Amino acid sequence: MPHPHSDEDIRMTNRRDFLAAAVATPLAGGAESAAEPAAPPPSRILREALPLNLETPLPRLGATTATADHFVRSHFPAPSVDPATWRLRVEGAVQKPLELTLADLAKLPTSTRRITLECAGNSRVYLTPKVRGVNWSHGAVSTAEWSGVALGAVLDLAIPTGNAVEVVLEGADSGVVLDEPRSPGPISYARSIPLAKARRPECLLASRMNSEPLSVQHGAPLRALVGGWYGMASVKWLTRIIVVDRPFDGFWQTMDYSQFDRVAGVPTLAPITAMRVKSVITSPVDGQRWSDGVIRGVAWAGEHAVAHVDVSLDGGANWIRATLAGPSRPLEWVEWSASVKPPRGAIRLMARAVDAAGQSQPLTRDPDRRTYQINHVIPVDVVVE
Ligand SMILES: Nc1nc2c(c(=O)[nH]1)N[C@H]1C(S)=C(S)[C@@H](COP(=O)(O)O)O[C@H]1N2
Ligand SMILES: [Mo]
Repeated sequence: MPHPHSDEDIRMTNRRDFLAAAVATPLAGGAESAAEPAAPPPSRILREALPLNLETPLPRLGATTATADHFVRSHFPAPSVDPATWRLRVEGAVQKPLELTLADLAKLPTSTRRITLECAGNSRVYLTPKVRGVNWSHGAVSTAEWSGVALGAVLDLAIPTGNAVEVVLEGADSGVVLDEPRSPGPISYARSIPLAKARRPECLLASRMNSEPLSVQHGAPLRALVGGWYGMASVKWLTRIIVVDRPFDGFWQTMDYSQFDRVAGVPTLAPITAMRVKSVITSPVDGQRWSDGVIRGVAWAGEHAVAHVDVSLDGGANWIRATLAGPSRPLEWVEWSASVKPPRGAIRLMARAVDAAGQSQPLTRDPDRRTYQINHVIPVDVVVE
């Protein structure tokens, strides 16, 4: 069976990626009609062109995010991968090391899952004082339908040995990290997850997104999807799976994407894992004149469902229960709304979600989380006429 990506597809997608990035800047408006007459106009906010970092605008948070609206987070320029010569190697603590082609993977059963990905640095612009790193507003989060084979099915073919504890996922992209602490020369993007998580059904090796072949910016021809975890674990441009018999200490889970855990009060660095419960108010927006009394937003809680969302009109003194748009499920966000009768004048709106495990969004920032996992309540100030 021919693979959906020809070389031409990859080049085309690269060109589209470039144009999407270009038209996302206000100065370059007007280019979209010439490039892609049928596609909806690109809406994303350009945070960085090389490597490509694009943010989903607030009004597009909710429901399934169209691929043209889905945020993009890349640490290095997208690698050029030829699907014809591409291989996925599975090695390390396994009985049968493997080298799989896309045709080999296509023979395995596939499934489709709706998964919310949030970058661990989402909402970073709201940290005070200002910190280093991409200054995302609330839009480094999106929800897509991802299709592919279960990571567990591929591990079953390779047969991890009895002492295996983690699975390292490595991408084809690499480069030098220039911020301090610098990397020791070029390093590839790699991240590990526990073997038990890797065998769960929400861990996919995805080749399709929203019923279309994966685009280059989202990791073509194959990426990992680690449902319920912050986006850093969902390695794009996947080329190698290494089963390991001791915890992996790579750059992207020690220097980067780590938090301080306390062991008897002593801070110790630990990799960031599952997404924490969070809600975002999508309407009204900060600084807006507001009249209809309807507050809307989205909420998600990683491996848990959202139990409920409360809103406050008085800076957190009193809370009113919001209505979820449908049943909340683990791994994906849920839309919510509340109709309230606000007093006139300047008021401070807040939303706070609680997950099915009883965890509540904090009201203040925990510095042990460094510059990641920003899920404390961030108020929205509006004027009611
Ligand atoms: N190979 C590779 N995979 C990667 C990254 C990367 O830079 N290189 N970025 C990670 C991060 S930090 C996030 S948040 C998600 C974003 O996925 P998306 O670009 O499809 O939205 O990809 C993850 N996978
Ligand atoms: Mo991320």
